[in-house]
This record gives sequence, C-alpha cells and structure tokens, in this order.
Amino acid sequence: MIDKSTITAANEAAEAALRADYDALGEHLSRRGIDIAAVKDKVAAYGIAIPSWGVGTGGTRFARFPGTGEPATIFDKLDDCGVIHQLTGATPRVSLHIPWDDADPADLFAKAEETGLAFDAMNSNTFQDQPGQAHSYKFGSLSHTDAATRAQAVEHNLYCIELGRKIGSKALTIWVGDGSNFPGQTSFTRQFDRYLDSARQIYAGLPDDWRLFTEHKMFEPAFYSTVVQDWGTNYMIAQALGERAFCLVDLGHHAPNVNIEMIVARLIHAGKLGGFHFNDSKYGDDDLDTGAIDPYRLFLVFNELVDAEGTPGFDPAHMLDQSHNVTDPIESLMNSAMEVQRAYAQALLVDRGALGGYQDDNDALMASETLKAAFRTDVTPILRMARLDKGAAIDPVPAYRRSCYRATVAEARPKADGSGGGIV
Ligand SMILES: [Mn+2]
Repeated sequence: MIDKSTITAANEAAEAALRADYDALGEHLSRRGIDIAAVKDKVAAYGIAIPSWGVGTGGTRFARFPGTGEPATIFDKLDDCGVIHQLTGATPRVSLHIPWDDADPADLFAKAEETGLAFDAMNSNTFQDQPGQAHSYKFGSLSHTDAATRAQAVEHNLYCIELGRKIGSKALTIWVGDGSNFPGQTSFTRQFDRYLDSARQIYAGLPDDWRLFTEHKMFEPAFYSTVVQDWGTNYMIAQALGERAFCLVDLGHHAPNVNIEMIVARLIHAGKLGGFHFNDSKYGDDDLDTGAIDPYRLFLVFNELVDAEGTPGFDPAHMLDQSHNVTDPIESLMNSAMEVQRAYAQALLVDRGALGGYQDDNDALMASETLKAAFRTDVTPILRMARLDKGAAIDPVPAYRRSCYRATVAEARPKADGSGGGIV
C-alpha cells in the first residue's frame, strides 16, 4: 500500500483550490435546483469492481509487452487492487478469474482483509486448456460435441462456485470461447442446445443467494459465430435458466454504432440486466479504457441506470473489463473507475421532470438538450471532494506517480516474460 503521508501531502496542496471549485459548482447547480452534497454522497457510495487480470499488461494476438513490476501472483494482484482503491476510494471489490487466481481461500480472504477489499463475481475459464487437463477446449467447452468435455467444463464452473462461497462472492460469470470459424462448421441449433444443457447443470449448483451472469460477444476467439453472440441470445439463456440468471453487458462486445443504451433499457424492462463490463471500443474491440473513446455513450448508459434506480430487484453488478497494452494498468484502472463515476454523476444531474415533459410534448430538440446540459457539466470537483472526504487522493494518478509504488514493487517481483500473445 501507499504511505498515507504521500496522499495527505498531495491533498493538502490541492485542497484550497478544490474547495473553491466545489463551492462554485455548488452555486451553479443550486440555480438548477440540484443539491451538490446529495450528488456527492451518491458518487461516494458508488463502487466498481476491478478484474484481477486487469492489473497485468494484457497484450494482443500480436504480442505482449510487459511493464516493470507486474504482479506475478494473485496476492500481488490484490496488492495492486488495494492501491487502486486506496487512491480512488471507488473500487472496493475484486473479481477473480479461475484458475489464474486459484489459491487457498483462507489466504485469499486474509489478503483481502489486509488490502481493504472484498470479492465480487467469480469468473470461470473454459476458453483455454490448463496443464494436465483431460479434454481440450480447442473446439469448445460447454457446447462441445463431446459429452466428457462438456462435463469437464461444467465441473470447472461448479468448482468456481465452491471457491467463491468460501471467500464471500455472490455471483458466477461464465466465460466461454465457444463458436465456430467456418460456415457449416457447427450446427447453430444443436450447439446452442448443448450450451443450454451445460448451463442448466451449472445453474442447478448455484447457491440460493447467488446470481449467474452470462455475457454476449459477437466474435473472438471464434470469428465466424459465437454461441452467445448478442443480447437476444443472452436474454434467451437467462430466460431458460431461471430467475437468478442475468445478462451482462460488456460495452465492447457490440458492432460499431449499436445502440447499447437501448439494449440496457430493454434488459432493465425484462428484469434481466445483471451488470456491466465497462471498457471502450473504436471498432470491434473490447480493450480500450472506459470513457477513452465515447464518453457520451457511457453517460447515456448511466442515464438509463439512474432512470431505473429504485426499481425493485434492480441491482446491476459493475466491473471494469479492459486490456492495458501501452499504459501502467494501475493508472488506467484508476482513470477508468473515475470515468465511470463521472458518467454516473453526470446522469444524476439530468432534469428528469423536464425531460419527461419534453418527451410527452414531442420536443426532440429540448429533450436532447436536457441530456446534453447534464453531460456538459464538469463534475470533477464532486468526484474530487468525494475522494477527499474518504481519505483517498484528490488526484489519484499524480499521487500514485509520486509514491513510486511501481518502482518499489518491481524490486521484489520477478521480471515478466514478454513472449507470445496476451489476454485479448
Ligand atoms: Mn467482458
């Protein structure tokens, strides 16, 4: 963790300017009928999960260029996640990927306590083979043509649940690479039947107070078809499995220009929105930092979420899921968590009464301007004040750089191997 005095010194230097900015914004918002303290409290209470795999450099199918001081074990990863939460106060939970993060549950629990973190959804991995594994996932896992391979993949998911129970997790996210690379390679119908049959067996092993998440992805690692290719199939799965099965929306898993905020609204309407994997995308990737490309889209997603706040049973899980190739992952994850908070704060500023009126009057221009007025408001002082209040850093990235955390851990951690592709 970072020495508290580093954060305190940086905050003391920035506090007076922040208070002036916050008061000015408070006056401005008050003229719009908005209580800045109420917005700040909601932002302060907001938390997003960090994926354990996000703190390492990702890489592409071309190559991976590891940074210095990369985490080598899950315990290193939890240290890095602890630093992210210490500086931002916005990331209280970590999502584990098994078997990458497999360890003694007592040790995981102890490390989480030490770093001030809790565990979010468990993520299974049946998209790559592990040493000593009896059956290969080269041609699929839960939907494989071979029953023994499917059984092995189901068993792995049940193991993830078992480990998750011991460390306080309450959800399982199923990860598959199943699909096809050639037209005719697989029967869409029979493959989906096999997937559903396997998923039902996993669902049967789900504890009563757990949720099961499935995620749609139109391509990759399979490039012609994937077994859960879009939100329609994802919704069919959640419907088929039962009331504790929900759909995850990964912002990057859509074709360019798809209206993701509308998909979110539809899933909310159906009571099947399980949560999010936040990232950003320019073409068809799911790897760029959240808010880096299209912050307005992120805001529009949060506009739907704020609109649905208070709906009974509405409790989507929020997690970042992105791959860092050219930045320090800790800096990217801090920035991304803050971008998500920013979109949430902006969505809280939407004048919903006025918006509803413009919608009823078919005043398209003013309805759009009502959203834009919220989006254009610079909420930075609100986010900074929320961090100062909880002892986090007013400006996390400069404080992190001043701490020399990366250089310090690099002395203790083994140098990472840069060969081969990475997590894509
Ligand atoms: Mn994802």
